[in-house]
Amino acid sequence: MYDCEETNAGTSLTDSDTDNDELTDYEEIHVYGTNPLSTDTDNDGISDNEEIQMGTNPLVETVALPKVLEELETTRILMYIFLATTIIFLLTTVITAILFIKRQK
Ligand SMILES: [Ca+2]
Ligand SMILES: [Ca+2]
Ligand SMILES: [Ca+2]
Repeated sequence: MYDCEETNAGTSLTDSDTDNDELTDYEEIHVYGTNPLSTDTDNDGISDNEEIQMGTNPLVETVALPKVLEELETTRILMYIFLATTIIFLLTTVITAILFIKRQK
């Protein structure tokens, strides 16, 4: 980038990636329109670079996708626990029934 352009944007003249988010100042200003001085332009906790990698808009707050995924993960784990408990309960019932029937004979 031209030095005057860097000065206007307030970015570092010596560092091509002023905010160290792995997007160059040039890319941030001319390609993505993100803030070259902030690793997270829209302040949603996901860095500009990550948003571009994931395909979300780095300029619009992403509805905490990781949080939603985390909740889904928790729900899944709870379902497994529930399933496991149900299976153990059924097995115990069957075994008890078999033992009971055997004793009756
Ligand atoms: Ca950058
Ligand atoms: Ca940035
Ligand atoms: Ca962001």
